Amino acid sequence: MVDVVLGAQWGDEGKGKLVDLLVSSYDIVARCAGGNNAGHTIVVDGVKYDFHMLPSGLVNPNCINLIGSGVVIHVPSFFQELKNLEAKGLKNCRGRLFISSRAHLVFDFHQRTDKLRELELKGASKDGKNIGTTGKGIGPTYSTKASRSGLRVHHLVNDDPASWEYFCTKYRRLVETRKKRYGDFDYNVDEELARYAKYREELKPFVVDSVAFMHKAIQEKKKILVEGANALMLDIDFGTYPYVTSSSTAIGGVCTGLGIPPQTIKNVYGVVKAYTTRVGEGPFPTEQLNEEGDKLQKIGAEFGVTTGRKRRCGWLDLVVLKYSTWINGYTSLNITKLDVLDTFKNIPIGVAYELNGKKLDSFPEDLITLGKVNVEYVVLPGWDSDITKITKYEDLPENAKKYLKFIEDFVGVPVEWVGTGPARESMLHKE
Ligand code: 2SA
Ligand code: GDP
Ligand code: MG
Repeated sequence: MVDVVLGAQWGDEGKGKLVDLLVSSYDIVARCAGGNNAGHTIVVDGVKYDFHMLPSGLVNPNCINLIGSGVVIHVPSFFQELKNLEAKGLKNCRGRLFISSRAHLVFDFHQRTDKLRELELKGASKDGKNIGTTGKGIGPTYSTKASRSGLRVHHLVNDDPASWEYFCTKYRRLVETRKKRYGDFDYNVDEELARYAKYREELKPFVVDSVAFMHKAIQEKKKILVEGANALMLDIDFGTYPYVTSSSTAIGGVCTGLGIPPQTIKNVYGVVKAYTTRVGEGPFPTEQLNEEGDKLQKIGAEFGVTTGRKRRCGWLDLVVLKYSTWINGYTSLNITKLDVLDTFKNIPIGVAYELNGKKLDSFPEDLITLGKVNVEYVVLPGWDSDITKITKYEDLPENAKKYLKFIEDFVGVPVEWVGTGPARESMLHKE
């Protein structure tokens, strides 16, 4: 039985926190897409843990964790993140962390070319708009994957000497082609290959055939939770293309990134921030480039977990949430950071996009069109009180409940959890 946690907006909705909360009833937590561009913050007993590539299930000492084949892995960052978590006190991580042999590898040259491409875009486009990537090599790695020139984990760890030879030849060729494209950037291939010769041995104990792993887990009726990274509006197909990441962050990515049949999926938890944020460039119709936006950013402490960038802020957008629900089929909505709205007297919610006097039926695929829409808002009264100490859903102020009910009715999906603070216990369950 597989349940899934997915981001319903542009990321950073608080997926990590929900995973942490749910994880005590699961045997396995699996990641299916993205890489160390993702950033999930979890606060347990006052200790803050940052996860990027590793599944947040590591916080629970009884949980097995899998990095699926849809994830892209930068091996040095994998070990660094593991060390950081161990240094913070996470126990016996090594015996319960596995990575798929089919996952593609991110190399330093992917990260270099990610940054070079951003500079190129900034310089070349009329409006100076790059994508605003995290610089972690995500786009270049999924590009080499799609162009069938990438290297995967099994290429690195296969004991057959012919495999290492293949790895080295392919690696050199990849660097050469990148240099043809981006010019002769400084890069020591021999040093890199020597480094990877060591990683081969270090990585081996973590590597599994994830298809067999997942199949066995499903057969044994293990409870599996899939932790989505990034979010629907950053999906390569359904997001605000080209201002997206390069993986399938929607529900489809769960099957393709783990090799599991769709009928094994039961609950799909949509994580929704009570307002909206976006980090990086790209359209954001309900963005508030004003004092209200600054206030959301400050109170919500909206900074990127991976890059430290300030996140852009705006009101909740139900056009986005409905579109996101059509694709991902959420079985429940989990509204986080409601406490951030505590001091707002009035709270606007985006409910429709209109263009030339006509309401649009869905979220526009074309960014020129999207740039011209007017957002229609409904303004709900705020609750003007501190909800951070509340321990039961029923005790929320009436206006807070009305805000949640409005979302629920509009989208047609029940609200299940409500976040009232960053800590594990600051999450109210609606019966
Ligand atoms: P990339 O690096 O190629 O995946 O960037 C492409 C776009 O995807 C966005 N993106 C993200 N958006 C929100 N959160 C992300 N993770 C970090 C976090 C981000 C950070 O949790 O805070 O630290 O800045 C994430 N990762 C990728 C990115 O901003 C581009 O718009
Ligand atoms: P993720 O990428 O979806 O896992 O989310 P991030 O960890 O990038 O960003 C969410 C941030 O909000 C983190 O710093 C969390 O600690 C914090 N957070 C999560 N839920 C709540 C909540 O209900 N209230 C407040 N104030 N903070 C929250
Ligand atoms: Mg995040």
